[in-house]
Amino acid sequence: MTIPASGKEDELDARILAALHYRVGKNERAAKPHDWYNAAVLALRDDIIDLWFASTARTHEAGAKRVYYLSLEFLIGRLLRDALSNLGCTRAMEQALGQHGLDLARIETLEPDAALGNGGLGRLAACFMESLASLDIPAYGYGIRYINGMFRQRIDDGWQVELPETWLAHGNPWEFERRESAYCVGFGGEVVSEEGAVRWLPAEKIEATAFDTPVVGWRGRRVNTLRLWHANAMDPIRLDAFNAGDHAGALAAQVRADSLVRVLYPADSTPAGQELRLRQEYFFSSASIQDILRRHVQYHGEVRSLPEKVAIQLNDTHPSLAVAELMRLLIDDHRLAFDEAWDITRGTIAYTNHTLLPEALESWPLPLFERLLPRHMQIVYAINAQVLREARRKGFDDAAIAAISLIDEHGERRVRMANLAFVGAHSVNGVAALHTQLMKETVFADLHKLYPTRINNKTNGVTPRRWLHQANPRLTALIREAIGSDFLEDAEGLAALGALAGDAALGERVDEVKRANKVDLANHLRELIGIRLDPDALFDVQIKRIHEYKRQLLNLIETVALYDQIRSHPERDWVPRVKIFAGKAAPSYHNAKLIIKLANDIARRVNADPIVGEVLKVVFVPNYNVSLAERIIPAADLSEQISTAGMEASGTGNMKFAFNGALTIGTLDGANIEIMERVGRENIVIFGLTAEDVAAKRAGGYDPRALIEGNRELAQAVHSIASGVFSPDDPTRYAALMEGLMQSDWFMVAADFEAYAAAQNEVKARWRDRAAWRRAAIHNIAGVGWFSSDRTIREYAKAIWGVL
Ligand code: 26W
Repeated sequence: MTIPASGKEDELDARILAALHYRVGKNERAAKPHDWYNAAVLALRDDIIDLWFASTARTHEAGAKRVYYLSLEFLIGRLLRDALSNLGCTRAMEQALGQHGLDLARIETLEPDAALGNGGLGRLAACFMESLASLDIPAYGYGIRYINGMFRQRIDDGWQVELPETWLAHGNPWEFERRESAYCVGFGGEVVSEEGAVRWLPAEKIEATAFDTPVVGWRGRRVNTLRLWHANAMDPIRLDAFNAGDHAGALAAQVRADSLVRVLYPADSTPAGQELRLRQEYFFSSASIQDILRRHVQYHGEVRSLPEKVAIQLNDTHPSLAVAELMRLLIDDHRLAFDEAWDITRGTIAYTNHTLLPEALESWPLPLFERLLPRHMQIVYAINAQVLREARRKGFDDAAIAAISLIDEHGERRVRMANLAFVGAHSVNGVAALHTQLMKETVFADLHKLYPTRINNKTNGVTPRRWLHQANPRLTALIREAIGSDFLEDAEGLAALGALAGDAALGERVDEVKRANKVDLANHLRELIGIRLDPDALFDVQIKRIHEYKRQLLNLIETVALYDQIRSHPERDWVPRVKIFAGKAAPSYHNAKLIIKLANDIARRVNADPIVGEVLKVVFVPNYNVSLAERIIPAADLSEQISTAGMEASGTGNMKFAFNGALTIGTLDGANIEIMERVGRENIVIFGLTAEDVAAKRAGGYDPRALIEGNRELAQAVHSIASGVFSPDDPTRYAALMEGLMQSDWFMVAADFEAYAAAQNEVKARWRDRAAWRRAAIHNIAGVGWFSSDRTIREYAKAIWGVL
């Protein structure tokens, strides 16, 4: 049956056909699905462009303050569904494409995932961009247009293999090149003194050009700009060299420029430690600050009003050089005195910290910094002198001064990017309450004493448009039926569901939605990896970057213990479970890659064991990315958030799962604590050591070997993994990994095992009481509305940026 077209979709259809003909260059007969995808985007884009112009004009007329979010990562994923949904055009597009026998859900999958980020920090930036537009706040995101974003993960015989992701291979209909917004970014060279002023004469110059992507807010309220920088050589080809036969040499400058925007560093939480990374950081910070200053001067005619009209947020320390760059431009180009430039800089810049892991705190060898950025080195010294004098005046001792200094003097001297960001910002925020508290007590303890009002908390959030409305249309429709549509405007409206948690009929329908989503996921995974999953089993999910502190290993060891129990007592009434894992490991992170192999080795063994049958399945889904998360999360029953307490700054996956009615099994870490407070202690399964316990244990004699040997189940699981039960082809594969647990166990896997196993038993018992489980699921959805990134952005807007 064809649905009669009615107005909106007819008009859209006409525009799609026009785009197909005149912009894609195909007629209906010849068009392939990717041609239709391009035509659909181009047709929709026209609406977006109108709203974009209108948004910019409004900001200009109002003389409004603008927010600039500087981030080396934007993990935005696909844009078509997001744009359609926020513009209220999804139905019209479905029908328009349907008239040509096309399925929107399939066409959408032709869009490559824009994976310009590693994980949490990059995805947060993408949620923030969407919320900024939805809250009608004039904002720009600034980053790098990586030609190859996050690597594609293939699993070969259980091992991770990294392949380049070529997301731009077939063009990108969402972006616009802005050749007029081009800036020169210098490197190296020397600093000279000229007529009393300082001049930096860089040895090398690279041109940054802007590519803009529109970011559509909810109901098209505003369209903001994500501006990503591309690099070009000032002189892309040296014709004299080329004509003389030196073809490679003639192109060398372009190759050097290209390398700046070629790849996203795939390491999260371990500094890349390479010159190229520092060059990337400066390249994008400099281009962004130049662009911000140019716009400000164009509108306001001078730079002194910068703090009133501009708010710059640094997403972690990766853009810290913005502090020194802004100082340089104010002093050297705009001829301000140091003190005035310093006041303007601190009035404008704010910094967000996303991790306390010591190995993730960026610092650069001083000689490298000085060679690449000689003028910035002088400015860093000048800032440092000012700050240290102030500390001295206030009576700080040598140890405190050493901790506050922008220069790390232990061993090889290094420039500390977190200290630079901290002193150059008027606000320094953590991303969850516990994390912010630990910032004050640990890494920034002395800086916090010097500037006691600077650190503040802004608990993370996620956009409910992408992570509830779009990812889970079934649940969204059901919630609308139950409580009306207010929650679409403000996710805290979900609280109204709380009163209905005991409604058995609603509980059953929530369950039906969950089951339908699980069937969809099972179908997808059958196609993808050929595994059959029982949609009535408990879907127990841990999807995130692979990192020892996130403790995929704890989950895997418990899985092995469960496997042992099932084999010993197959006659027992087991709750069928599907253990789903997905995530990428940094290419250089040996143990993380080994953990992926272990998950795959366990999966192969368990899934082939006839005694276990349908009672336990283990799946490692390759190539975790935003689109895969959008499929998996709505189908999850149980959300694994089991990091070593004190180590996960916030987590944002935890929030996405709760929005979709999964129960959390988790430690008292990051935002789990605040989720517990909001969904209710009885609707979440909390276990294990607290951050304080962990610190105490690390301080005084923790003996993991004794603990392991003292727990029969744990010992059996660890020994079986260590002795090659899951790796008969290479029996010693996991010997060192398990020995690491026995000897030091920094991440407290053994210490938390018993509590975790008990918590998993509690999950099992709760699952059996279907009505109680459904009630808890509804309480999770009802309680989690506060974790909308709209709430987070409102807090930044009011307390840090002074907009709203
Ligand atoms: C220097 C290399 C490097 C690269 C990235 C170090 C550190 C990072 C990030 C800070 C890692 C990251 O993504 N952190 C995550 O940020 C999320 C958003 O705030 C939090 O929810 C996660 O808990 C935190 O791990």
